[in-house]
Amino acid sequence: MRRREFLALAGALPLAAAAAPASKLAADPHRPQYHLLPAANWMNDPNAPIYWQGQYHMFYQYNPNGAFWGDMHWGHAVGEDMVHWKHLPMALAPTPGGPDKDGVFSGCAVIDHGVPTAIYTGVNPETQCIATSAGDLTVWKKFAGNPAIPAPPAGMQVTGFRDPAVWQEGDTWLMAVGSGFRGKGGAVLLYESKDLRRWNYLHPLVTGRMRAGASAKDPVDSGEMWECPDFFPLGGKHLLIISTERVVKYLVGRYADRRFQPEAIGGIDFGSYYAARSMTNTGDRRILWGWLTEGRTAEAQRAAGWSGVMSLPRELKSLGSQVQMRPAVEVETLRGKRLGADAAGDCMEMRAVIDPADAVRAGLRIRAAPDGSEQTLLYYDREQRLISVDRSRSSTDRSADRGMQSGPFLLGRGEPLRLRIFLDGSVIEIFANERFCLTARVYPAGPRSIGVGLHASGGTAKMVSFEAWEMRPISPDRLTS
Ligand code: DQQ
Repeated sequence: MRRREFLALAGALPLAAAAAPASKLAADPHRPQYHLLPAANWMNDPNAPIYWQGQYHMFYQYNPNGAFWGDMHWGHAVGEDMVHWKHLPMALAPTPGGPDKDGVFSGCAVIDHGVPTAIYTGVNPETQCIATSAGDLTVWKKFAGNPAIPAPPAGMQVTGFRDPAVWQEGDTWLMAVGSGFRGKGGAVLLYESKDLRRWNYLHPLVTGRMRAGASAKDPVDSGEMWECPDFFPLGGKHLLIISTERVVKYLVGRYADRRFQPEAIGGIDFGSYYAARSMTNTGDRRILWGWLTEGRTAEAQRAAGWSGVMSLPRELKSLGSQVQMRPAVEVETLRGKRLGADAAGDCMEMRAVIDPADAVRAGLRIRAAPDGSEQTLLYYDREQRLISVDRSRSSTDRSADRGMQSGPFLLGRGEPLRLRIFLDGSVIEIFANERFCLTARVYPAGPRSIGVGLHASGGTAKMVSFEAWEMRPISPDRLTS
């Protein structure tokens, strides 16, 4: 959600919505059962995911006032395996009169000489702030010298200045800040520091070039602003992840002399997924998290009393100029009863291997009602070289988003379509051939809209293998407590 949208909404609706009772949320079939989300209200970006003292900590953009964007705080959850989570009290709140008085925006955390240190954007204006925690990351002390970086480099006109990502090289800390230039494109500004408090601006780590002719009032929509940069080595190369134009992209390239030279670009996810950020302190593993955005109106979100879901943990590996993406192996611990060919449900995992044979489109029909009144189609289209999710009949509730979601994908000669699909209430997380992801949100109205079947058109596809499991909920009450 952009500030502009928030202001438009805030004008139209009362700010303090009455909290929905937990019992209502716990009975809401659209609310996931094995994805992390706050007990109620609004969440967006994952912030500062970190492994610390034997536990995984997840923070996230959170509005305690209701299921709408605004008054950003950091919500907090903890767990031992990246799939089971327990809510903790809010970690960071705006300080009246302080540089984050209008919101604690997105950021990261690092361990500095044994001290957990959060680096985040305070607004308004956008500045970079620091907070430290002495113990279990529940209590944070803001740096008295905040903002550590009070403004973008002198004389620089930028489209934004937020969402720091920090890492260490030898005895030097580096910080990448999301930014960009009007009429040119997004950029990441690079800073260095010896003590995480005093920062020197170096230069842009990389500058993007926006699509010719793209223009929008909000620079994030045109690609003139890159949000939530994440930057790290992967394989023998470096990966930069950015969120812009409503999608999350990755750039693979070479990092030398503190400059990044991209060589290839790809998509992290082509659906309802945004503001991705990877976890610190997971050794050789690179685990990525994203915010699963809603596909229904602001009014419907407020009425439901909750909005936004955290993705499953996604493990990244290098495939040269491409990135391999798989659900972290820990997710398999949630598997319950194995289901047969007649598998049906809204809380399950499926693995399907499909040979498109002579079909133009081949895939699955999911969340389908017996009478066909509701269904979601997921398919590979070999002519258009796309994987798409057709939501035009996903819900008889016409206010839900029915837009088609697609991303470029090409099967090699003789290569089958290998799908892993996670259904959880209104969430559909799709992994295809370990190199393509698309997350969709659907809101079927009928309790019997849980069917699964092979889908093909323009020829006959073949199901080579199909496996499915019920998934075990991670709480008895859809994480409402
Ligand atoms: N969300 C945060 C910003 C970030 C945006 C504010 C991305 O820090 O740029 O809630 O979704």
